[in-house]
Order: sequence, then C-alpha cells, then structure tokens
Amino acid sequence: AGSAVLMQAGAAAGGKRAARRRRGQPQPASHAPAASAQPPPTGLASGPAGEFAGSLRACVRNKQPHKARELYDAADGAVLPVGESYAAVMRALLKLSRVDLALQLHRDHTHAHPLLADGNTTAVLFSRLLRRGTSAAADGVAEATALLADIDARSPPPRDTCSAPPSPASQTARLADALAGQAPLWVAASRSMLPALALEQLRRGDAPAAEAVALRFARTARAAAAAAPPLETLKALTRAFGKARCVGGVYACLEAAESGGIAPDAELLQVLVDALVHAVRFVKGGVSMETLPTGGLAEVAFVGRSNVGKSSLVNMVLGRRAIAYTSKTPGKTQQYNYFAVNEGRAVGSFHLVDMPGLGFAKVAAPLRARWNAFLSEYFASRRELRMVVHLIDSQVPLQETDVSIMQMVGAAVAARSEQEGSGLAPPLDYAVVLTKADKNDGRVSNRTVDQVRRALESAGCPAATPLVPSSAKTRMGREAVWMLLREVMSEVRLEES
Ligand SMILES: Nc1nc2c(ncn2[C@@H]2O[C@H](COP(=O)(O)OP(=O)(O)OP(=O)(O)O)[C@@H](O)[C@H]2O)c(=O)[nH]1
Ligand SMILES: [Mg+2]
Repeated sequence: AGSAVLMQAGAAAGGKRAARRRRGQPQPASHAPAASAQPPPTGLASGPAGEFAGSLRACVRNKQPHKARELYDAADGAVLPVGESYAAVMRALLKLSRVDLALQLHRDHTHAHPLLADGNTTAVLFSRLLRRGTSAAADGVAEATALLADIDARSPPPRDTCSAPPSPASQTARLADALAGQAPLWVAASRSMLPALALEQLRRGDAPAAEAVALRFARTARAAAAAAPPLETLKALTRAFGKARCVGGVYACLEAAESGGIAPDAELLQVLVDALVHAVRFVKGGVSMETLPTGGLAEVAFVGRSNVGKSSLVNMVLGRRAIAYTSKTPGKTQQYNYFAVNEGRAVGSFHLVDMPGLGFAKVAAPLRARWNAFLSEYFASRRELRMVVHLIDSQVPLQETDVSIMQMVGAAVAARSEQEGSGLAPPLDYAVVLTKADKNDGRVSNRTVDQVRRALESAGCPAATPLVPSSAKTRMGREAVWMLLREVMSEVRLEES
C-alpha cells in the first residue's frame, strides 16, 4: 500500500493550488475525481503531498491509527484532493486492522463530501466489515448492511426505467466510470458489495436474504450495464445459489449477466445447469391425451419439424449427454417423451416434453391426421402445459409445417388468455428457438429472422414472441433458453396429490 499512497500523492504533487482548484470543481455524481485520470508526474512525490504520504507510512509502521486519522482531518483537501486522502488513510487504517476507525472515517468523509468517496476503496472497507465486523462482538453482516443502506441513500443508482433501455451514450459514460479505477459508490455497491453480501448470507444459510440482495444488483444492472457484477463473481454466486437450491437467486445472477452484456463462457453455462438441474428422470412416453402423465406438474413442450434438433436441445438444456435420443434420420422421436426435472421440489420442478417431429413425409396420411388432432387438443386444453418452445431450423427456409404450428399455437395462446380465470386451461406462453446456428458461424441471418417474424404475425402470435438463436453443437443459447423457463422454474408447487 505504500507505493499506492505514493502514486496517489504523486498525482497531487502540483501543490496546494492545484489541489484547491480540483477540489473547487463541481463533481458530477457519477464521475471519478478528475485528478485520478492524470498520470503521476515523474520523480518522487515531494512537497506537502510527499510529506503526507511519508507521515501516513510512519503511522502504519508505528501502529498509530488515531494519528493516521488526524492526517486526514489535517489534509482536508489542501494537501491532496479529499478523495485521495480518504483512500490513503482508509487503506492505512485497514492495514492496522482498525475497521471501526475506518468505518468512522467513511461516515465522516461521505457526510462532508457525499460524492468524493471512491467505490473501490469503500468496497475494500465493506468486505472487511462483512467478514469480521468492527469488533469481535459485532455482527459483520448487520454492520455491512447498514453501510450499504447509507451508500444507497447518498449515492442511489439511476432509476430503472424498465420499458426504455438506457441510451447507448449514457451506457458508455457509465462504463467509462466503472473502468476509471475509481468507481462511483453505486457502481461499486452493485458490482462487488452486494454480491459479497449475498455470498456471506448464503454461507450463513439465509438464502431468502441473499436472493433479495441479488435481485437488487440485477435491477441496478438493468438500469446501467456497467453496474453488473463481473463474470467470475456471477459464477461463484450462481454456484452458491445452486447449492442452496435457490432458483430465484440463480435467475437474478443470470439476469444481471444478460443486462450487463456479459457473454457467459462455457464454465458459466455448466455452472448454470448444475445450479438449476439437480435431477432428471425419464417418466414415460405418451401417445394420446389419455396416456399423458397425471399429477399436475407444470410442463414445457419442445415442438418442431422432424430433425430440427428437439431432442438435442433437450439434452443441451438439461446438461445430459443423451437422456433424449437423437438421430440423423428424421422421425426418431415417436411419443410425447416426458422428463421430470427436480422431481418433488416445491420450486424448480417441471416436466420437459420432447415431442415427435412434425411434417415427416413418410408418415401415412390418416396417422398424420390423428397426430394433428392430438396436437391441437394438447395445445388448447392440456392444463399442465405452460409454455410451447417451437424449434425452427435456422439454416433452411421456413416450411409449411412451421407455419401450421404457429397457427395452432397462436390460436391456443389467444383462446387460453381469453378464458383466463375461468378454471379452464391456464394461459400459455410461446417462444421460438432458431436451431443449428453453428452451421452459419453462430449467426442467424436477418432474412430468416424477418421471415419468422412475419409468419408469426400472420399466424396471430403475440408480437413479443421471443426468438432465441441456438446451437446444440456449441451450446449457444443455453442460458437464453433457461431464461425462457424462468417463470415455470419459479412457480411454487403445492403438495402433489
Ligand atoms: N450442426 C448441428 N446439428 C444439430 C444441431 N441440433 C441437432 N443437430 C443434428 O440434427 C439431427 C437431428 O437431431 P435431433 O435432436 O434428433 O432432432 P429431433 O428434432 O429430435 O428429430 P425427431 O425426433 O426425428 O423429430 C441429428 O443428427 C443432430 O446431431 C445443432 O445445433 N447443430
Ligand atoms: Mg427427437
């Protein structure tokens, strides 16, 4: 820390006047003090700033925390910009293990200069507080929570406008802030303090509190992408939420990654599946309405033309190599194959249904008619069905069979939303997954997307129907498909009869 103090002191070596000038400048809420952006001048710090750094080092050496604190009061922006003396004295106090004095310094400093505490320094204080508290008798979590509430009051995150995403310009400005070494308090709170708090709460076995905290950083990330916790932090938290079987917490992490524009790597995708899928069992294959499972567990059906990759997507989503059978030859899946995910759990359990492929030329006409009648009855009246995921091959032009699936599902979605609350089948969600994107370098052409959008509209499907590009080969889209399942995964199941 000695050299860090020197560096900070060096930036202010211009002397008292420069320091005062900087201090006099109005500081925008979300910008780091201007001094931090300037490279330190060459040579060792000299003058009052150098003396300050030297005295502070002596305090650490001689174990004089109170004297270190006095240095901050004496400096008061004349020797160093206040943000820098705050950071330097804070580090000295923590080095001396005086978390109590450090917390007091933070309080006094933010009280006098609400915008000048840098987030990174405060985050260090926060994690020390969280782990040990100010004393052996104190509860670190309670003290850290109080500190967070104080930060929230003084440096609130930008409002989540929800419907209107923040403009690219403000996103860029916020990202620049977050990267400028001295994050504003609200960014540091969202990126590192809240995740650290959630982890500690999980360690203590308080998953509901941890979930509430995760939802807070997810909300902030939605308003400002730069405030999303980094990938590695999200991985650790997702793992911990999975261990605690806290579905809501896992989804909060996933939402934060999505809002932050953080592309999940292979490890996060694995961590995600491990956190959400604890058990999978093949239940049975149904061939008619009467032969489908009873018991009332909510279900999600994967439908689509023969050979589009339904069974492959089931395997990818569930993280199982071959629980659903796949084949190069169309017509492999011949029944409504039911897989029970996390059976018996109050939250996070559902049936995933791998359906037979449609539009397979070799099926005789009468049999095909029977299948179609079954299918439309299934979409319209199967009470357990919550969501239809329609797989469309992104590498071939849209087929007639796809259009008839859209029409069938579109009609069911409309009918079921009309009869909502009538005791008949509950509302139905619909999403489209565009498969085999690996064949085109992981991209789905705009032409394909336009074609699908137009067909959805003509079929009377909701305008907001999600389109998710995917590849069972590269696992692209795995997190997006899990995001589609958020509602089903979050439903609380009553005791099954
Ligand atoms: N390149 C590539 N091939 C895929 C992908 N998904 C599936 N396939 C291949 O497509 C073929 C059909 O996959 P399945 O998963 O059996 O398709 P299905 O929709 O279940 O087929 P049916 O059960 O016959 O209706 C297999 O040879 C898979 O390896 C993908 O994302 N990329
Ligand atoms: Mg299949």
